[in-house]
Amino acid sequence: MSAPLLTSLAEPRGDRPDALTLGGRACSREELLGAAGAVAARIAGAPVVAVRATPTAETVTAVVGALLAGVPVVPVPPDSGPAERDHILRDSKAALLLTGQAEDGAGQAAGPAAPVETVPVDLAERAAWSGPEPDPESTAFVLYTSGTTGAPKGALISRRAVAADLDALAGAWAWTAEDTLVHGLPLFHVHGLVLGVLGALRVGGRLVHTGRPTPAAYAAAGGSLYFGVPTVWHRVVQDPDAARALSAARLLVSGSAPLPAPVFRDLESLTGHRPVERYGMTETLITLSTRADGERRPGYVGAPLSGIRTRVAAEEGAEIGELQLTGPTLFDGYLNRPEATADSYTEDGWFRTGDIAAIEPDGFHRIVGRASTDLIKSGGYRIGAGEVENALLDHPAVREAAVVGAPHEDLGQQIVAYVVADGVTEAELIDFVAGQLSVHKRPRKVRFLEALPRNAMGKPQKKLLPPA
Ligand code: MLC
Ligand code: AMP
Repeated sequence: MSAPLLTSLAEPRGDRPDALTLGGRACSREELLGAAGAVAARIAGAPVVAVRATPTAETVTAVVGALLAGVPVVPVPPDSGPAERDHILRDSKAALLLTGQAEDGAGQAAGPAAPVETVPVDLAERAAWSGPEPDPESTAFVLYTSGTTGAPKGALISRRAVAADLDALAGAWAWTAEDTLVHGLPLFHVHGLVLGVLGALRVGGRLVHTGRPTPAAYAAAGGSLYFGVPTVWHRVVQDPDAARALSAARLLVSGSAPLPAPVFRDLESLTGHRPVERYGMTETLITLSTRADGERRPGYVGAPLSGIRTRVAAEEGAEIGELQLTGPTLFDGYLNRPEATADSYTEDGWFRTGDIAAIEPDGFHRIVGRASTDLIKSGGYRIGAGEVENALLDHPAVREAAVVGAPHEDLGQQIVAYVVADGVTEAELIDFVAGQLSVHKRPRKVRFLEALPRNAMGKPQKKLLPPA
């Protein structure tokens, strides 16, 4: 059983003035906890709180404050447009939105905006927090994540799941208070927020968040442990000087999408490190990984972390099939969506990842692909084709829309939209989606067609679309 989450957050162990640095601003753990205590005092008793998740010390303070007070956190992507932001606020029923002081938390809603009170986070405030440890089974986060159709669903992540996952990862990666973690990932997903912030706080090590995950910023940060999505590592190996600067690190970790084997090999030749690959999902947190003291093989995401069990639901005689798993890091279902929650489990209670995998005799797992092509991974972001199609159909000039993820060297997949529309340009439609949803959900290309290919039943046939 892992130590409770609060205990690990509320101890200013191994403190130093630059224990945490975000976007160039440094603070000690004691300063963070003082400001977080003030947040906790202000929001204690709220059923849930939203946090505008900019890559800043204010965001970390808001999240830690809510975790101290036992109030579930709903991270809101800072660039989300009114459609996405309103959905998240209404669906989660968050009445409070924590933001940095200088930020405009209100956004510009097209229609009636979700009713929310903006609460500024002030890093200069101090208050000691002495509340009791919240129930480990209570919700730490409601993380909004895309399905193949419809609007994103809120995955309920318990404090127990977070603690169990971070401890399993610390074991696999020999992650200790001696480490300086460096990354520049967004603070509204598992990778950047749960692993990339709470992980460093829980092990008691330093954190340097670079604002954006650029090769130059990674090279300048001088860390021992680096996190990146494959797009970040692809950009690092394109910049050999920056890559060589990472030779002094202890461990380079890749996750959130498949790491191409050539990027693995280029990283090894430029940095001397074979990267650690790990696999996870919003709903399960990180469940598979290679280890600091073990073999790292291109194309493989290693073995189950402590407490996780996996199986592959393969057809008779086949070696690949859907990856299914159980363990203490799994979510507690989708908020307000009992049917979607039930559909994500097998009858005997295993979580259905929707990923197709193979397990080698030595226990190493290989992720082969996804069962549905309507769930796109672009730059490590998970994006539902249906969500982008609905946004496009909201544009008055668009009559039909079909969205796919096309293979892309840098992004893994890039979003391509096929539309039937009159009197609108590619750039206008890209900006329209970027403005309604989050910027990363925008199509990178738009193709105009006379009609979408359909079958006899009238259903669009994405396989028959012309090449991007
Ligand atoms: C471009 N921009 C626009 C725009 N076009 N803004 C408004 N409208 C438009 N039409 C701006 C953006 O705001 C941004 O500004 C800049 O252009 C670049 O944005 P981008 O093109 O989206 O960035 P890109 O270079 O493609 O990003 C690559 C990336 C990013 C790797 C940095 O994809 C990324 O951060 N990925 C991480 C995803 C992640 O963390 N996933 C984890 C999920 S959890 P500015 O000013 O900001 O530069 C998970 C579990 C697990 O999967 O296993 O980990
Ligand atoms: P998300 O919910 O954003 O965390 O996305 C989860 C999905 O990312 C998984 O279902 C996989 O498809 C994909 N994924 C995460 N890590 C890896 C990895 N190391 N290799 C391949 N796919 C991955």
